[in-house]
Amino acid sequence: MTQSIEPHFRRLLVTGGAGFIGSCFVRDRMARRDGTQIVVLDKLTYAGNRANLAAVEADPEQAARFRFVVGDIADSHIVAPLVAEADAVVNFAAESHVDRSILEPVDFLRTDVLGVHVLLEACREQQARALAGDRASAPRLLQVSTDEVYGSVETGESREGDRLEPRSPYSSAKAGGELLARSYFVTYGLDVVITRGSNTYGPFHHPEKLIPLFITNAIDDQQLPLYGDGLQRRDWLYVADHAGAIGHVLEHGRSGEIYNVPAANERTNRDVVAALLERLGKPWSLVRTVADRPGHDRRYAMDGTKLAALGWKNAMPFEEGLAATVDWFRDNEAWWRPIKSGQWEEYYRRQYSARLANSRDAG
Ligand code: NAD
Ligand code: TDX
Repeated sequence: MTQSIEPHFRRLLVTGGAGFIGSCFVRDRMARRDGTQIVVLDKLTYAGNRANLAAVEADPEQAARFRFVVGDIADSHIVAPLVAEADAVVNFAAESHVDRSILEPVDFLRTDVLGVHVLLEACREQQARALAGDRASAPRLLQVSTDEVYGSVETGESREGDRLEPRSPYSSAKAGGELLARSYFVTYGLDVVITRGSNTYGPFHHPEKLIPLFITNAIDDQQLPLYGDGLQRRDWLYVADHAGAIGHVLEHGRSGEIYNVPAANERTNRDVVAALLERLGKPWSLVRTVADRPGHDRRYAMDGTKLAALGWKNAMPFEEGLAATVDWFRDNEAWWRPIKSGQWEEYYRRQYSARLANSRDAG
């Protein structure tokens, strides 16, 4: 069952909009000055940071079209009235770090599965209102998913119809969320679209992830914990390209469809680390081989034909994007230093102390 698609969504509810990719989406969309109104709903977990939206809140014209609500997507009392006022919901909210999902999976189930369910139910309520003539149409929900739902792909490229074989608590929870979202399209005719983005990098990236962790550690001449042989492969997508692709699918994607968002920048972790060290002028001797991530996916790679046919093309070449990212972290210590303190230290100890104590030269 397909529904007609509105050409433009003027009132957006952006959940998880204080995180890395969500905040880029909000900043870029607001900077267009096209009248779009955005409400961000964000729980401000350790990964959420209102400073990521400072540019929006400091600009009077943008601030007048913007509202920030602190709250949980799994809380229907907060979600329902916000969805009632939205033409579309873009769901970035998630627990997003694989290593944390291995340490403690439960929050991943709550946010990445049950949270999506609460958003879907709120959309369904609005669909009923639309059918009763109380609003023009039901809201569209865009669920931001990930290439990790395909599992480890040794060769070739995943296509949207391929089997899902998630292998970590994180990717399993993300698969659960998107399957549930699609089931609401099939069962209730809800206007749902899904994106599966690849490994994203850029400014405002939380320093728990590979690229920002290694940049910020290297700035401080700290060791860089490389898991296993470091020959795992990822396809690196610049954050503004990922956010742009999501906006494009929101506007043009066909209801019920799933769109891969690849980057065509496949690199081994070793190559990525060598490139960022070179840009920083820091030595390879900082890199330490440490115990591997359990169940570590060897490779992700996706086919992007479907998104290309919809008219989307990435703009940022990897070398340029990585250089811009390294420079941003070098110039924005005031952003990342506070994040790497307090509760961060406990996480870092848990994740890396034993690994680094038993590490060896990375060759
Ligand atoms: P992030 O961890 O930087 O941000 C997540 C945001 O969601 C934070 O602001 C956090 O406070 C908020 N949040 C968490 N739980 C919440 C809840 N219960 N209610 C409301 N807000 C909550 O993540 P990111 O890297 O920006 O990823 C955004 C989305 O994109 C996620 O759904 C992730 O699975 C997906 N994704 C990420 C990548 C990547 O490489 N970073 C790649 C593909 C897909
Ligand atoms: O300390 C590290 N050492 C290391 O070798 C860290 C944090 C990572 N790695 C490796 C693991 C991966 O092979 O680097 C690679 C990238 O790791 P992450 O930055 O943790 O990303 P990944 O696990 O690939 O997942 C990311 O891309 C898909 C995002 O975190 C997910 O939210 C997204 O869905």
